[in-house]
Amino acid sequence: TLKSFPDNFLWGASTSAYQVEGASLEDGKGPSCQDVKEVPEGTSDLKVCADHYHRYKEDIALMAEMGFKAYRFSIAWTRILPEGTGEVNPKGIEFYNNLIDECLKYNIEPIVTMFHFDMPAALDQRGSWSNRDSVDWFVNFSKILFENFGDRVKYWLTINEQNMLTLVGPVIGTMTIPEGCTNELKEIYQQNHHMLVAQAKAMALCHEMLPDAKIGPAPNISIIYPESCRPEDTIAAQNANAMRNWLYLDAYVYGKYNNLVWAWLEEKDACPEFAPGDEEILKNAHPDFIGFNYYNTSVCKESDGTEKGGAVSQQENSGEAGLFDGVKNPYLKTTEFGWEIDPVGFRGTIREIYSRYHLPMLVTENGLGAYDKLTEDGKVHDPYRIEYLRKHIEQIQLAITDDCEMMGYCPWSAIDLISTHEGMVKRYGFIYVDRDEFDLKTMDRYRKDSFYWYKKVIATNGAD
Ligand code: BGP
Repeated sequence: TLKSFPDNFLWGASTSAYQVEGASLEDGKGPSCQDVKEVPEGTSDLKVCADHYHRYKEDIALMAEMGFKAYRFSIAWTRILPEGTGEVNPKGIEFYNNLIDECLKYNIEPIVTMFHFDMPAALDQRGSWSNRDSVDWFVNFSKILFENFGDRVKYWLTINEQNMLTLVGPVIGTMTIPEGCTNELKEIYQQNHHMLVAQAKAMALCHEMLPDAKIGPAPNISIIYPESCRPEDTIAAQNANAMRNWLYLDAYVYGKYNNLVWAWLEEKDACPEFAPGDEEILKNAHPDFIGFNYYNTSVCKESDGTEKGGAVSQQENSGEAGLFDGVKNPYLKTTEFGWEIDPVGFRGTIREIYSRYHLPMLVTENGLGAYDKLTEDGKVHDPYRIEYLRKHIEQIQLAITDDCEMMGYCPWSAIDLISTHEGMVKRYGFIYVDRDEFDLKTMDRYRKDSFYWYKKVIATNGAD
C-alpha cells in the first residue's frame, strides 16, 4: 500500500527574480549579468517579465487560492546591493519584506533562493566567481539576507543549479572565462570551487545566526542511465553521474570532492587550488536538507575516446572523452520543446539521492514548458501539464513509500515567466500572464486548468 504525503508537506511552486519580477532597474536596483547580456534572438528582454515586482500581491493571492503551503522565489542580489557589495538599497529590503509578509499573511512559507543565475554586473566585471573574493561577496550578501529576513524566513537555498553553472555556464553565458586563460577546464573548476566554499560558508553562517532555520543547496539532479548492460556502459554511467550529480552533493554534504571527478581533473591538470582553510570550511558545512531541480534523465555509453564537446545544454551532454559518450533515450517521449519526460526516473533519482545522503529532500523545480493558449473566454486548457505533474507526483508518493524523506514539491513555475532560452513563449505556470514575446498586452492573470487541478491536489494532500 502507498504511504501518504506527510501532513506538513510543502506544496508550492517556484520562480526566480530575474525571470519573473521585471522592474529590472527600478527603485535603485543595479544591473545583474542577466540585464546586461544579450537575450537569445527572438526572445523578450527582462525588463518587465511577469511584472511580479508590481503585482506580487495579486500573484500571492492566487497562490493562496491554490492553497500553497510554500512559495520558492529568489532574491535579486542587485536589488539589495546594487553594486554587489557596499551600500544596501533600502527599497530592495522593503520589497522583499513586503513579499515575505504577503506570503506569511496566507501562511505560505517563503523559501528563499539566495542566488539564481543573477550575478551583479559590477561583480561580473571584477571576475565573478573566478575572483577568490567572490566567496566574501556572497557571504556578505547572505549575511545581509539573514539579518533582514531571518526572523521570518525558515527555509533557505544557497545557489541554484551550481552544477549547471559549471557544466554549461560557459555555453549559456552564466559563467565567464577570463581573457587569456590558458587552462579553461581548471578555470571552470576553480570557479566551481569558489562557489562550493562560498555556499559552505553561507550555510555555516546561517546555522550560527539562525539556529531554527533550515538551509540547503539546489542543484539540478537527475540520474544518468547506462545504454546497455555492457559492464563498460555502467562504468561510463558512473562517470557521468559523478560528474553531473555526485561531485556537487558529495561536496555539499560530506565536504569532499568526488574521487572519480578528482581523478579525472588530476589527469587533465585541472584540479582547483585550495586556499588555506578551505578544507575545513567544506567539512563544516552541513545542509539540513537537499533541494534539487529535476526535469529529465539522460543516457550514456562507453566513451570511444574522442572529444564530443561536453555538456551542450541543461538536457544534453554529448560526452567527455575517456569517461562517457551521451546517447538519446529511445524509450521516452519529449515535451513540445524536446525535453524528455521521465517520471519514473524522478523516483529513481530521489531513491538514489536518499540512499547516498540520507537527508530530507525538497523538490525545488520540476515542470513542463509549453505553448499555452488563452481562449477567448479566458481559459487555458493545459491537460499536458496536468498529466506531466500528476505522473511526477505519483512517483514522489512511490518514493515516500520507499521510505525516502520528502519535505515538499515546488514545481516550476508558480506563474508564467521568461524562460532562460526561449523567452515568453515557453510557459510553465499555473497562472497565465496575458502578454506575448514583445507585446505586453494586458498583463492580466488567468487561472489555467492546471491551477484548479493543483488546488485539488493540495487540498487532498496529494490524493488527487
Ligand atoms: C532551470 C532553471 C530555471 C528555469 C528552468 C526551465 O534550469 O533553474 O531558472 O529556467 O530551468 O528552463 P527553461 O527556462 O530553459 O525552459
